[in-house]
Amino acid sequence: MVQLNGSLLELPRKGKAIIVTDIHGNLDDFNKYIDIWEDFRSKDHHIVITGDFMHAMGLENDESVEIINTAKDYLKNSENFHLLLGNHEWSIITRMVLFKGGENITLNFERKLKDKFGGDWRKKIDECSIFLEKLPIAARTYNKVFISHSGPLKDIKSIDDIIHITDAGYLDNKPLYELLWNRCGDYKKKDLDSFLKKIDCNSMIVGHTPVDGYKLIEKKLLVVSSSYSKGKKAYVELDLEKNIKDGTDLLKMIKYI
Ligand SMILES: [Mn+2]
Repeated sequence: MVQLNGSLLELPRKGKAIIVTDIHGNLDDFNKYIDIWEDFRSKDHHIVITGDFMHAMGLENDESVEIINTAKDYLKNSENFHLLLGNHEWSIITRMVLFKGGENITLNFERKLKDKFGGDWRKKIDECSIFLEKLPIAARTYNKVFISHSGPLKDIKSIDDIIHITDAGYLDNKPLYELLWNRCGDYKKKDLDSFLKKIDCNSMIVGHTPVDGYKLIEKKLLVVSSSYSKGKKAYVELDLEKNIKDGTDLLKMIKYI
């Protein structure tokens, strides 16, 4: 059975999970992944969206509001639909301003809300923030795959640190910041090895850094770009019943849209 343990979602050894990253307000791609998940038509098949489902990253059409509304419905009506927090959702909760390539992403999003809701736009941000604060930060599968927006964390004692990661709040929280913002170069191989050992996992899947479909780091950390990418758009059809000894076993489960 699926269990929510503090900020950690635990997936059972049954069925499959579609792992999707970095939608960034692209409703067409979001709908494609929903269709893939719904085509399975099984109560044992999950979809895990690993954060940054909101905020378009350029001047393209931002359909974050539609995505959030649809996601809210799925969360209400299905036990197999899972959303994790990314750094862009984190910025809504913490009211931090985000820039990308000199563009103010936060302001762009607020403009969108003003167009859509007029004087009610601040209320919509508050509602959005309350919703986002309920989301888990990471997922762990029974076959030892850790799924988060980014990572790994440098100092961790055990999985309990993930379960309680938001107990200290969202702002000025270094472990949470690392789990949502870390990129290649922010950690060393020994940090990755030690992190996975402490949380009893053999590999991890993240988004956050745009790659051409996927990139496997140190045979253990799989970076996936499902929509906002440097080329191909990939996702993982994770078999929850197979033994996964390291990231190379995940490569066979990568698919493209
Ligand atoms: Mn990100």
